[in-house]
Amino acid sequence: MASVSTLHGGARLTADLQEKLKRKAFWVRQKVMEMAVRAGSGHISSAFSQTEMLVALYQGGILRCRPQEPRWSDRDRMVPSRGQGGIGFYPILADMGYFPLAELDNFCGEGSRLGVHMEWEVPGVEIISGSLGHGLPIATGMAQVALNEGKDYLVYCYLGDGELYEGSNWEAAFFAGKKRQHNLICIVDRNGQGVLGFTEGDGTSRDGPGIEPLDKKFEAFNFEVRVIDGHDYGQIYAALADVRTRKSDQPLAIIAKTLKGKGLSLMENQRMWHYRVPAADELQQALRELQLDPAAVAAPAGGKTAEGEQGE
Ligand SMILES: Cc1ncc(C[n+]2csc(CCOP(=O)(O)OP(=O)(O)O)c2C)c(N)n1
Ligand SMILES: [Mg+2]
Repeated sequence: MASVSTLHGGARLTADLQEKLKRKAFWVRQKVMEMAVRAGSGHISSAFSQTEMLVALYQGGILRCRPQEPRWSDRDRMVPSRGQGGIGFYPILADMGYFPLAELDNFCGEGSRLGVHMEWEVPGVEIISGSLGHGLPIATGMAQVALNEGKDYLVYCYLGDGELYEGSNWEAAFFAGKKRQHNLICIVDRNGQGVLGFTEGDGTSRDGPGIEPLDKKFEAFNFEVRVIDGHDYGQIYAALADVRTRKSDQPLAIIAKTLKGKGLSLMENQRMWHYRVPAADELQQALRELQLDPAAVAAPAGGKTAEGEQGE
């Protein structure tokens, strides 16, 4: 179990901490692969995209939280809007002590509370997600409650970039900017992809309309914007170090540029990995790169794809 850090913003990245976080991230990716292969399910590529950001927030002592007391009233709220990232949240939450590590082995299994999309019965999870575009409206409500009641907890909202096609995000951004919610931090996983296509792609029918200039869009809603490499701990800490002390009347948007599938060469920034577990030959490579014992994974589902089913 990770020791619960007390840095809580103002966090300093030492060489030792950076090494520890790199090991944690590698372990998270190992766990995600194990869980997905065993279950024949799960959004590996989304989880790999978000790993460093979440490892820094939770295991790097940025979020103020008490895993033994998940509903502690002064906790920072982490609103995971892109619900399919659940498979990547669960190992981190378990490592922090929110629930037993053994539950990871039953991801998507009978009686498991760990499903493809997150539900708030899971300790440490604030909202039910899966239907995109709901997290930010909820987060702005939470941020407003904190302001109204004079509370100092921060509200983080973790969003996908493809998710930003949902208009509800921009209604919420309008509200947050208008209400000067300086306690709200949106983190956008800017991996440049949605389900099948790229956001700034070649214009084929699989690609969505471009969403750039994204920084200017948030600025237009009165957000302060910081654009970083979402896999670089130095940049992550630089962007988050002053979240608790910054003097501002603006909500903060962190646009974290990432690679969907980061950490596994056959998956990085490739189409068709949105919801798919590696088929037999791919699995061999995945096990090698992630240094996993083949015995750690049960028989794979054989490269199952499930677009249009629960995998959406
Ligand atoms: C309201 C709603 N519309 C459509 C979907 C189907 N869907 C699931 S994931 C996804 C793409 C999300 O892209 P992004 O937020 O960038 O996440 P990433 O694929 O990069 O993990 C879509 C359209 C959904 N879950 N909810
Ligand atoms: Mg995306």
